[in-house]
Amino acid sequence: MGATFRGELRGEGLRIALVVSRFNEVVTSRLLAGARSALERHGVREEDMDLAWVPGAFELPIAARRLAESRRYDAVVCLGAVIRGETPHFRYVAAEAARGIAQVSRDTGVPTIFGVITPNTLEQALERAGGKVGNKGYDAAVNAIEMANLMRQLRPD
Ligand code: INI
Repeated sequence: MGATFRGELRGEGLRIALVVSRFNEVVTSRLLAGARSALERHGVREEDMDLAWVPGAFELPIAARRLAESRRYDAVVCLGAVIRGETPHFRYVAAEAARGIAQVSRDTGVPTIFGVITPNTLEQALERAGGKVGNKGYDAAVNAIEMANLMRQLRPD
């Protein structure tokens, strides 16, 4: 067998951008708190975390792209909460956020993490934002650290 690559969960020296949706802010502020605590716990310095707020999850990709293209960050973490409710609007917002974020990641080569939750209710959203189902913002930030370190290892040169 040849080489095995695995991104370490060490954040020392990494620069991370966070993009957070204001829509459902009661949820997204908790996702953000989880993400910041994960970054801090893994050694990312406070001054190496930048934060951009966007109106809703639909706007996450455009801001993430600008940040990724700046080449100032090792990873970008996108956080949002699209709650299904009773409107078909949900489907469009969630799908475009997912597609857009994936596109930024692939186009720029800067790991751009999908930390958008898509629960059925506000109650379920809160469970995933520091409640009984953990904190998806925390998980997204850990994934960003892993991917940032993996991408360093997989550099073409
Ligand atoms: N944005 C969200 O982040 N979550 C939602 O649940 C949501 N819903 O349901 O409408 C939502 N809509 C706003 C959208 O993201 C855009 O900000 C808006 O359409 C302007 O482009």
